Amino acid sequence: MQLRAQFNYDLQRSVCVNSIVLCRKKFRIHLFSPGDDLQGFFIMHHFSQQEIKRMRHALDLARKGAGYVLPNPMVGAVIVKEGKTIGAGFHERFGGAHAEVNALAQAGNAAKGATLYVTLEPCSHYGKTPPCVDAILAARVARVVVAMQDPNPQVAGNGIARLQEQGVQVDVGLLTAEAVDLNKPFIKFITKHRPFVTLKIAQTLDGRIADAHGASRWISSVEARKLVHQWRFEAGAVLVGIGTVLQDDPRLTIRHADGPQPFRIVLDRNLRIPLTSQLLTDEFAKKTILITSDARSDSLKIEQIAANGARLLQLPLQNGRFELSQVLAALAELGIAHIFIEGGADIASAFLQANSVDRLCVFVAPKIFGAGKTAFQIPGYSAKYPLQLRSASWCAIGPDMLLEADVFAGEQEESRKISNKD
Ligand code: AOF
Ligand code: ZN
Repeated sequence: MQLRAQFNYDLQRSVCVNSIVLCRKKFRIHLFSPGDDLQGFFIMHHFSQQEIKRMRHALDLARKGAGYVLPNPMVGAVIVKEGKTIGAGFHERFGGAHAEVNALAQAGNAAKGATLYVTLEPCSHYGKTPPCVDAILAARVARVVVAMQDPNPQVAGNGIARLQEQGVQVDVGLLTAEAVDLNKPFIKFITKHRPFVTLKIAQTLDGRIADAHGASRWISSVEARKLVHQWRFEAGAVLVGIGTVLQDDPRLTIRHADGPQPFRIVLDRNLRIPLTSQLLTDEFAKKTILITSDARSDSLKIEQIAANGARLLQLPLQNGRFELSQVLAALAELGIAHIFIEGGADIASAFLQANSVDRLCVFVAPKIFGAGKTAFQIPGYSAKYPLQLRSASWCAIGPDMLLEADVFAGEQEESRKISNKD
């Protein structure tokens, strides 16, 4: 059976729709022969339950790299021969060995004639490490099963083509949807040169993120806060507005999870941050990035901030506000691939208003404040044309409810335009 399917990494739309649907029906996707158009057309075949199990193992391994590898992807690899796993590995940290190399090292000479399951197309370029394709060819692996093509333009199908040219059987498209889901921040960063943006809100049942006196601490449960620490760690960068710093003097560090501390980014156009704030004085001050207006010339304060080790980015204001696309571009320049936004209402609304949120995570605590600030104040939407979220799922985290959903910038823009016309 030969079917053609368009393969694309557009995060805004239904990613790899054909492969998701067809994988569920247990088809597998083959690249056409190398002479054919490699622009993402595949022939589909059947994948067995055993093969699905192997790739799932590789995906589980890949996840172990969470928090350590960005802006690189999480990648896992499993090598199987005669039904036995003879090698398994993952990309453990940014700049370190790639997944395939770690798995091959474990398999040793036994890799000859084996099948390699890998969650991302093996790389074909010299980056911080030599091409994985060379290592696979040197080990004489017979077959490579790939979950998804590498969206990195330096690879983008070349790894698959090179393996095929050398007579390796390559099967692409097993558990593609899971692989894409795993690496959404990497995909956005490498294709759009922008960080992936997750917006987190903790609110009461009546939608308040603070009470009438502005108090906003401890809305969500201990369980929810633990999860937030894990997310901070996985994203590697947390962003808040200066209002949150003035109100709470937060540390924005990881205390319930092990691993490197995240960047702590503050939008502070008037450089109001107190020099005594924890973000400037604790042992992770080097991880603090202040974004302020390029019109600020408080040279003494700027010097004092720098002396503490914090970084200062100065950007222009437009109508008194930052252009958020410029903020995101500047952070991408620093290699930041995922930003976890934690507050407050003005920041949340501004990012949504600017179509700059990819994913929304809302904790709803079983409490009612009856008065106070709500998170979302965004003009231009209505009951008829709401800001519509996609792929929403709910689960319980301790006593709280957690909603996770995708936000599609393009769609929101359309909705608002139509709504404004009505
Ligand atoms: C793989 N296996 O485990 C990873 C891959 O700077 P480098 O050398 O680490 O290369 C980073 C790029 O290599 C990254 O952008 C992505 O295209 C690919 N990552 N590839 O075959 C891996 N981490
Ligand atoms: Zn590689």
